[in-house]
Amino acid sequence: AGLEFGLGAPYEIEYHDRIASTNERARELAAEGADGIAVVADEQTGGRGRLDREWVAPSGGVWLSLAIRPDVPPARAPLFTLAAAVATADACREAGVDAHIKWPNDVLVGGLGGETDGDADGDAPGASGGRGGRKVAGILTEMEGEADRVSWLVAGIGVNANIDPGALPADATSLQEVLGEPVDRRRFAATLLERFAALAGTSDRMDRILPAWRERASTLGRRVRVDTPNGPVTGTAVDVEPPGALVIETDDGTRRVHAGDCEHLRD
Ligand code: BTX
Repeated sequence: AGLEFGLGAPYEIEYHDRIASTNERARELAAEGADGIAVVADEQTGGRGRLDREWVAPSGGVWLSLAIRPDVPPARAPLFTLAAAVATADACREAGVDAHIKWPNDVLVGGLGGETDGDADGDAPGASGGRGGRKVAGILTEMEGEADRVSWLVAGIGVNANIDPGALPADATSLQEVLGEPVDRRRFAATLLERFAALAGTSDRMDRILPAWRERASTLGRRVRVDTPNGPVTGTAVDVEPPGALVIETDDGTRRVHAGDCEHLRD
């Protein structure tokens, strides 16, 4: 399928034409002690999103799960999810697609570029309710931790690379659809892994990930509604704080949310 690569990439690669879920495989490898291996597949038959949701993953995608054993406390793990989103957005941009990040980890195309804020004109056809941006990639991080340090962490990244939009959910798009031609997936994956390594593999990573994330995010400064496990929080997203909490100014004061589904509202 032409996805095999390895040369020049900072991580070892295990490639599959077809697999149930690269995250499952990477978890196995991580539990066995692997540190710095990326499981990559052309097609997944049982791809997973967050909260046990299904991730549609036909042939033509970049379905990639990176197993690492970073020496950090479990509370810092969300930073690696943000780093994966930054690396994914950068790889999209390098491929010529103007991607941005919606908190915490969706990579979207179109709709919410700075100038079109609050304006439905920038929305791609099919964008839900004019709220802008269609999902081109998603990230699912899983980890196992001891009290004071992460034992292993798997960053699962799903990118709709060369996929017919008809095979995707209505609010999704693919790089191929946006560009009008297929992307070089091998190069895309290599760029993504290089960017992730440059950001998350260094000793000063904790200081670098959040600023990089802020630069690429379209959520900050916008009105949002986040459905958290404790109910919805609506207001203006003003910042992201370590290790990845969204700070929201609501009518009742400042709230910090750590997990949930975020919707960008019209201003
Ligand atoms: P999420 O829970 O944020 O998003 C899942 C939701 O996104 C689904 O409920 C559906 O509405 C929508 N969706 C499903 N498939 C797609 C798609 N291909 N493109 C856009 N939207 C979609 C996001 O979860 C985390 C996804 C991680 C996927 C990677 S692929 C490599 C690795 N292996 C694996 O099984 N999962 C990860």
